[in-house]
Amino acid sequence: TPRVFSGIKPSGGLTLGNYLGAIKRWVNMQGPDFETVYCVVDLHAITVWQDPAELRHATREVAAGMLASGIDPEKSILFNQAQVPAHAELAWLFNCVARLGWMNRMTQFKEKAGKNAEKQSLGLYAYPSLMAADILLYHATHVPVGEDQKQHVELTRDIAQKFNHDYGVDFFPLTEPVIEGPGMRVMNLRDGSKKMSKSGESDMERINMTDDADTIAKKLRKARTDPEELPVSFDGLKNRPEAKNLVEIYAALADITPDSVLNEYGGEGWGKFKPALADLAVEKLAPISTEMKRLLDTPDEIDAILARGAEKAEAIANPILERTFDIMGFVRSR
Ligand code: AQP
Repeated sequence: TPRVFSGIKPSGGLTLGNYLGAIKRWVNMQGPDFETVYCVVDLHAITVWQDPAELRHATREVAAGMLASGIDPEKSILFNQAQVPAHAELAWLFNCVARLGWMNRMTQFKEKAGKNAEKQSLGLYAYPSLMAADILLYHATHVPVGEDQKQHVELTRDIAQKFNHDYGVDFFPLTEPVIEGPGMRVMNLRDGSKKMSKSGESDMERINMTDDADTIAKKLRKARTDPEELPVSFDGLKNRPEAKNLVEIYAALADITPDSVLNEYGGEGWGKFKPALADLAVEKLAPISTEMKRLLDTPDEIDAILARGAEKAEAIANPILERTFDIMGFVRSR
């Protein structure tokens, strides 16, 4: 069975974007068609500063969110990256395979670093090499990621190909970036041109998976929109990014198409649509946030699940790392 790998950075609490764009799809991939490996990528989170207490909390919160959404530790391997040292070890080996010129082309680094590239950590620059290690340690062939991560998965292919070529082996598989149609991209509630992010400046721009019903309703009521009423078909949302985002969120939460949402609400104003969206969001998210809070009250339970997941992950990753060391000529006889 083909193996899937994907991860989430604990650089803050989970947002509705992470849920609709990633976790919900991951839940659906569990089953006989794939072996699923899901990781809380804490080593990636520290590429920008993380307060230690917040990192520890966010790691548990992201894990709790995945569990509460339906990632089942009996069906999937669920763990955090720092408990499997092979990730950092293979990343070092890949740092010596990847070329500076490849890294210089990564648009995400340029976006995140902005004008301050000189002040960024070396880790933020080398991020794609750690991501290649995450994927190739499991010989994963399928990586469900958003559009923004496509370039990194392509770089993973380049690293695998160069490694295989330089050492004359056929060892690392060439990974496919995206496995299904375009993933849902949830946008910022205050600015429809930016994506909803964990680490965005204002809390009002995102819905957190732990927000209570009143907070969700307030954030949606205050979400930026335009003065027009809703159009009768999806085409009518062109050049209306904020309106389009709210309709798409409704559709994703209700598991229907945006056109069916507009069949019902086309011609209506925001005074009717926003409360309906808030009700739907609360209905869908409340069971998840209740379970997240229960788990977060018993962090030992979360830690035990992650530790068990790490053991299962190592059973796959360690032999692959060992074989890599061997191919490269390292002496390791202990
Ligand atoms: N707004 C979004 N819409 C759809 N999918 C999203 N993802 C993140 N935001 C959205 C998807 O969630 C997965 C995990 O992402 P990540 O946490 O590893 O990194 P990110 O994409 O950088 O997430 P954030 O929330 O924006 O974090 P910060 O603010 O720390 O950079 C990925 O599959 C991603 O596509």
